[in-house]
Amino acid sequence: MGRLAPMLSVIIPTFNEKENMPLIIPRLVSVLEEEGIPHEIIVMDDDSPDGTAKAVGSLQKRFPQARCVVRKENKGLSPAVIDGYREARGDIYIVMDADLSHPVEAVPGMYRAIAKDGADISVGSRHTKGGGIENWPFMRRFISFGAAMMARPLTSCSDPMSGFFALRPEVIKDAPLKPRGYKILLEVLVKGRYNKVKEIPITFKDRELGESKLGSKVMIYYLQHLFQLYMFPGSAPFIKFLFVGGTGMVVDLGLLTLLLILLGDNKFDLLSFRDIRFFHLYQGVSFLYAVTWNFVWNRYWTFDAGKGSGSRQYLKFFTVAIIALCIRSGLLYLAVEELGFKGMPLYHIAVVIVIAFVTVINYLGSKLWAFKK
Ligand SMILES: Nc1nc2c(ncn2[C@@H]2O[C@H](COP(=O)(O)OP(=O)(O)OP(=O)(O)O)[C@@H](O)[C@H]2O)c(=O)[nH]1
Ligand SMILES: [Mg+2]
Repeated sequence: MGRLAPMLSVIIPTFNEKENMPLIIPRLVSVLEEEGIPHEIIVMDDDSPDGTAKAVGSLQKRFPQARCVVRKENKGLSPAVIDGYREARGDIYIVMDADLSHPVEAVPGMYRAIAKDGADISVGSRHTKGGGIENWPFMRRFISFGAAMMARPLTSCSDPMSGFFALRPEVIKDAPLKPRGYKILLEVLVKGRYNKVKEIPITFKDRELGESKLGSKVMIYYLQHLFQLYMFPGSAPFIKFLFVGGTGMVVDLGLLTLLLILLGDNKFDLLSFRDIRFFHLYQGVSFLYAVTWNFVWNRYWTFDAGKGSGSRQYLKFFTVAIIALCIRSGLLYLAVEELGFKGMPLYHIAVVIVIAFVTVINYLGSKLWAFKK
C-alpha cells in the first residue's frame, strides 16, 4: 500500500481492561504495520479503577500511536464510542473490544473493504458464512439469535449486534446518534448514511482476562433501544407502512360513520337515488381524508421523505391510491362474479388475499415512485 493509504483510527472502549492492554495494543500494531496501514489507537476508558489508563501510558514509549482518553462523565460503552469518533483523526474508524474477543487479524480485511472495495461500513460478523462463536452454550446462542431476529426488519446486516465494525466518518457525520442507544452498530445502521455494507466473517472468542460487564438489565436496555429505532423516521418502512395503512382504514371508516350520523337524516335509505349519491359523496370525502392522513404519516415517518417536493409526492401518492383502489374493486368483482367466491368464508378469503396484494402494490408504488429520494 502506498504512502497515501487512508489512515485508520482504532477505537477501543474499556472498563477495567488493564490486563488486556499489553496484549491487544502490540498485536494490533504488529498486524497493521505488517500490512502497511497507517493508524492511531485510541483507548476510551471510563476512568477504570484498575489502572487501564496507566497500562496504556506505560506502553506509549514503544507505541506512540496509542493513547488513552480518560472519561469521567457520561459513562457507558456507547457514549465512549461516540466520544471516540470525536477524538479520531483518521479516514476510516474501527471499533473493537479490548478483551481479544474480536480477532485482530480481521482488522486489515475490514479496513480494505472500505479503503479498496468501496464499502461504507464493514462488519466483523459472526453470522455470515465462515463466521462463528467459540464455546457459547446453547442458551446464549439462542438468546443472541432471537435478539438479532428482532432487529432484522431494521437492517439487512446479519450481525447488527456486533461490537466490531469499521466505517467512513461521513456515515455518521450528521446522524443523530443517541449515546443511550444500547447497540452502537445497530444505531449506526438505522441512522447513518451509507450505501454499501460488507460483512467480514469472524470467530468470536470469549474473553480470557478481566471481567464481563454484561449485566442483567442488558435485555431490557436492548428492547428499549429497539423500540426507539423502530420509531425512528425511515426505519423498517414496510412495518410502518402497514401500521399507517391500518390507522388510515380506521380514519376512513370513522369519518364515513361520523358523516352519516351527522349529515344523513334518520330515514337514511340507501336504495333511494338521492341518498346513494350522498353516500358516495361521503365515501369520497372520507377516502380523500384517509389518503391525506396516510400521506402525511408516510412522508415524514415511514419514508422520512420530508425534504422532497410535497405537492409532487402527494399527486403521485394519490395516483397510486386510486390505481390500487381500482385494482382492488376489479379483482374483487372478478373473484365474486367470475370465480364464484361468494358466501361467508369464501368471500372473506377473497377480500383478505386481494387486500394483501393491493397493499404490496401500494407499498411499492409509494417507496419506488411517490417517495423515491
Ligand atoms: N468505556 C467503556 N467501555 C466499556 C463499558 N462497558 C464495557 N466496556 C468495554 O466494551 C468492550 C465490550 O465489553 P464486554 O464486557 O467485553 O462485553 P461482552 O463482550 O458483551 O461480554 P464479555 O466478553 O462476556 O465480558 C470491552 O472492551 C469493555 O471493556 C463502559 O461502561 N465504558
Ligand atoms: Mg467481551
